[in-house]
Amino acid sequence: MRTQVVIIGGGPSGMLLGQLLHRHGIDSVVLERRDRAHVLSRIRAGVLEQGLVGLLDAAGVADRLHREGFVHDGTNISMDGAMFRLDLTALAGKPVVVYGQTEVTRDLYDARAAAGLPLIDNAEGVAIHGVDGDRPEVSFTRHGIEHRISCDFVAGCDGFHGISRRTIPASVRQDYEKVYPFGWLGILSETPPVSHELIYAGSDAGFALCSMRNANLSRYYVQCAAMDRVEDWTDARFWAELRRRLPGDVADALVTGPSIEKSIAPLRSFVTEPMRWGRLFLVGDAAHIVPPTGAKGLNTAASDVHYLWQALVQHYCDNDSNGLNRYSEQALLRVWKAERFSWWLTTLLHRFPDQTGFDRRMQAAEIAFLRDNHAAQVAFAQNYVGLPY
Ligand code: RFL
Ligand code: PHB
Repeated sequence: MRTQVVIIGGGPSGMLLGQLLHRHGIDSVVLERRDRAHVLSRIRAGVLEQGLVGLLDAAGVADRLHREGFVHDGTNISMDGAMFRLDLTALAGKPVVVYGQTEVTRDLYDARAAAGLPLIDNAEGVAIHGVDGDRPEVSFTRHGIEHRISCDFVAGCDGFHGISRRTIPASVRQDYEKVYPFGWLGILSETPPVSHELIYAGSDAGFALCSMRNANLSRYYVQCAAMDRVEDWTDARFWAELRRRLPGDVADALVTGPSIEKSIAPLRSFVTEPMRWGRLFLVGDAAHIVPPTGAKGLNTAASDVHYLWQALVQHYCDNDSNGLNRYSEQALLRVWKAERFSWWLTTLLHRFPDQTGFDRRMQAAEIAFLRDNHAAQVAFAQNYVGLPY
C-alpha cells in the first residue's frame, strides 16, 4: 500500500489534518490503535478557540458546531468566594465556542467515512521506518496480519503515550517537563449548568471549574490529590467539595444529580523539541501537553495542524518545502506561549501542598490585579481566546 501522508492516531489532530489534506487533494491513511467507539467515549476538551473553529470550517465539518455550539462572550474567575467576569469579546475582540471535543471528533469521523477515506482502526504495533531517509514506511498488525505502507511523510498525531515521539532518537530530542502535585477529578452530569458561562474558582480547599456540554449536561471538575482514585470519590463527596469551592450564591444554585462519567486526569506541562525529525512531524499531544486550566490542549494541537497542513499544501501544490522546514520552529513559538498561559493560570488558581502564607497572598494579589487592571484583563483575554496563528 502507498499513500502521500500516513497519519498515526485518529484523535482530533489526526482526523482534522486528514480532512484538510483531502480538501487539497492530498491522500492520507489514518492508523488508529483503538476503535471508533472507544475514541468517541473519551470525554475531554470543551472550549474551542476561533482558530480551531476556522479550521473545522475549512475542513467542511463545522455545520453541527455552528448549530449546537455555545458562543461564550465571557468567562468568570472567583477566588475565595468573590467572583468577577472577564468580557472576552470586549477585551480581545473574539468569543470562544463551547462544543465538546467528543463531538468535534465524531463530526470528523463522520466526514471521513462519508468521503470514503481510509481509516484503519485496531492497528497494533505501529512502527515508523526510514523517516530520516527518503522512503519512509509505517508497519502495523491488524487481526494478526502484518501490513506495511510506504509514504512521503508521517504525521505523528498519536497523543502523549504514542510511539511517534519515541521514534525520534533521544540524542536528537530535548524534553521539558513539569508535573504538578495534584490532578483534576471531572464528572459529567445530566443537570442544567450552574452558570451560562464557565467559572474558574480558586479557594482554600483547592481549585474547581464549572463547565458544560449543553443545556442539560454539565461538566464539573475539582482539584484532587495526585494519588486519588475515582473510587475514593462518591458523587456526594464530589458535590460537597465543589460547593465548598464556589461563591455562596453559585453553590446555592447548583443542581446536583448522579454522575454519568467520572475520571481523574493528572496535570502536566510537557514539550519536546524539535517537532520534526526528517520526514516525521509531531502534532498535538504527541509533542506537548498542558494542564487543562485555560483550555489550551486541543487548541494548540489545532495550531500545529494548521502549520503542517499549510506546509504540506505548499510542498505538494507549489513545490516549495519552506513551510515544512519551518514547521517545528513556527509551531513551537506558539506552543510555548500556550504552555506559559496554562502554567500561569494553573499556578494562580490551585492549592499547592507546600504553599506558604506568602504564596497564598501572592495569588490573592495577582487575582486582585487581574480584577482591577484593564491591561492585565486584555492580556488574559487575548491568551484565552487564542493567540493568532
Ligand atoms: P489524542 O486525543 O490523545 O489522540 C491521539 C490518538 O492516537 C491514538 N494512538 C495511537 N494510534 C496508533 N498507534 C499508536 N501507537 C497510538 N497511540 C495512540 C489514540 O488512541 C488516540 O485516538 O491527541 P490529539 O489528537 O493530539 O488531541 C489532543 C487533545 O485530545 C488534548 O490536547 C485535549 O483533550 C486537552 N484538553 C483540553 N484542550 C482544550 O483545548 N480545551 C479544553 O477545554 C480541554 N480540556 C483537556 C481538557 C484534556 C483533559 N484530559 C483528560 C487530559 C480536559 C481534560 C480533563
Ligand atoms: C471542559 O469543559 O471540559 C473544560 C473547559 C475549560 C477548561 C478545561 C476543560 O479550562
